[in-house]
Amino acid sequence: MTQIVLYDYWRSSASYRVRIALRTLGLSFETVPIDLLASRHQEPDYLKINPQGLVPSLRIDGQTLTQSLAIIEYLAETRPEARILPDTIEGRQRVRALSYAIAMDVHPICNLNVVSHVIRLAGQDSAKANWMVKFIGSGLQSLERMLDEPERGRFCFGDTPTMADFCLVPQVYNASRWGIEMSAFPRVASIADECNALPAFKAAHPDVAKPA
Ligand SMILES: N[C@@H](CCC(=O)N[C@@H](CS)C(=O)NCC(=O)O)C(=O)O
Repeated sequence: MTQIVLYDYWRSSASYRVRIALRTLGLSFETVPIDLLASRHQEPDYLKINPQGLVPSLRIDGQTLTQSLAIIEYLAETRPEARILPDTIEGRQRVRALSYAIAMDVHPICNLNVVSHVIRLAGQDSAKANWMVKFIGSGLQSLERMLDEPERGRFCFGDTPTMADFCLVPQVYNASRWGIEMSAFPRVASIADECNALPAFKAAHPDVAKPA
């Protein structure tokens, strides 16, 4: 089998999601670091791999895949044994709803290019922390309400981690970077603690993924 290659930035939430999925599946992979702070993602060679100029991208099964959730769903469909998505259609809808609430409603507005533009418009660096705390905080509040459901077990859906947990943990990591107090979101915090105790999540952590 050809080597799996992840184009990764250690602090990227979207890359972190895919690292968790690969580790959960026990797939070994090579990492190509794409340093966002050095604008490596905008270089012509990388734009050929990911025309959006975003990380992650994944080389697997003879193809190059982009968009973290589409990558995770590809892994779920091609390697169903890990149960990254539930067996029932209702369960899959629920896991997707939780995942999208994070990946589509919170993450994009806190992305590097968006926040850099906010700072330019506001004309002051302090706008960045204000923006992050506001939008990550309100996103976590919505997620906390969404998790008040009987399907919730130790994880977002039942007692094994799914794609929703792969989205939740990087978002909580980001929240802690911005000093957001997690005691306001006890369901989210308890799921993050359960996940972070697992070897696959530990191996995917930014501190481990950070290039030496
Ligand atoms: N929807 C995309 C989002 C990818 C994304 O926004 N990646 C960020 C890092 S977390 C990025 O590459 N940002 C570069 C930039 O904003 O210029 C996915 O899930 O893969």
